[in-house]
Amino acid sequence: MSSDLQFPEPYNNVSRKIIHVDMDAFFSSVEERDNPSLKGKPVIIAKHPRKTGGKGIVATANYEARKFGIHSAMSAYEAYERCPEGIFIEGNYPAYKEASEQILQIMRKITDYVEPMSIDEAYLDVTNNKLQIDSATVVAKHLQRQIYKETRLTSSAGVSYNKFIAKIASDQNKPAGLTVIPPEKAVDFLRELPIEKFHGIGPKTTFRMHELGIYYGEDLYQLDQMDLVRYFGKAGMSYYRKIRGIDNKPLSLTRNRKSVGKEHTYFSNLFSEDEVKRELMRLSKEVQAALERHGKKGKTVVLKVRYNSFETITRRISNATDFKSADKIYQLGQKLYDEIGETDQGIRLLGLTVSNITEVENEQMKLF
Ligand code: TTP
Ligand code: MG
Repeated sequence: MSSDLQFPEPYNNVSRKIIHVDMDAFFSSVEERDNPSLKGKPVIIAKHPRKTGGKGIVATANYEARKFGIHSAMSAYEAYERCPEGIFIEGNYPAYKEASEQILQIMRKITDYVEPMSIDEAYLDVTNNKLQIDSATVVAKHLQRQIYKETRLTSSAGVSYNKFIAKIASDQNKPAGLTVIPPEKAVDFLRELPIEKFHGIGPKTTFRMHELGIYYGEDLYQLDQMDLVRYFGKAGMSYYRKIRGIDNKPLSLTRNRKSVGKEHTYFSNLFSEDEVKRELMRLSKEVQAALERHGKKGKTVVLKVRYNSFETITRRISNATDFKSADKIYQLGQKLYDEIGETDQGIRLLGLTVSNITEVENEQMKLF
């Protein structure tokens, strides 16, 4: 049996217009903007290794410094060895955050469909936009110009019909680049790309792919679904779709939410403690996964129970400290459930929500 019979060709939504914007050498560009004497010099955003006994890590480096092979996450000491005349600057996180907020505001003048991914990048879905401009390329140019006008910072943009391709595209012509990949060019574009350029293929997977003789998109394209699943498990399915330019994932507009929750309505009511326990565990895992996707942790769990009579109860409990594990969410949810007490009514809906959520700091942000 051919694998095509087992897995129908997935649907490809090519009707959207997505822009991915990523600021150029972001932290150091803000520093150069605010201190013009830095222009043309190699700038490294890290504490000088002399001040830290060689311990610091490079947050980013400007393009001059990159000529010496200096890059994000390199030890500041190595950066110093590569370029002793480099100018080391301690980060000024509030200034970067302010520029980031300003850029998001500019984006929101174009569309409310903005998904910030990190301090210096975001997706926009401009299929319909407030400018009433049909061409996403024209919208992207307008956006880049506007960002520059209001912040004096340059950005690079990728335009395509999905997030996956727009993201890769924005990285193609840095700095101040604009790369447009229309649907009919997508597969050729992806086939020519070295696999480490694919978003979602990190150093570990790259290594494994190289071992298997997969260096370019083309090599990935030649593998059928069965092979990909055999080599890479569930991720293999996603590689199969991505190399064919398929990524229908919508933008996630929930980043600034104050809570993340999941609920299920049951076809047949739940009666036993065991069923409830199983469902609470499942919900906890789903909620935790969503929190992780958004880089959040929380302090409060809210349980929602709807009985067969439609009577609905919500109960909440807060932990002394932030938690970020499914076990903890489950434990608190189960506690709330036990406190409600028994009922002989069936349960038609259960929900768990984590509120009081805050961002999980990433390692480098702690530097500031
Ligand atoms: P990036 O967009 O990855 O890098 P960049 O904007 O400096 O350069 P490029 O032109 O290649 O996009 O990250 C954005 C900012 O996030 C970067 O300026 C500093 C910070 N950052 C860290 O602090 N640590 C890191 O490891 C990375 C990758 C980024
Ligand atoms: Mg950037």
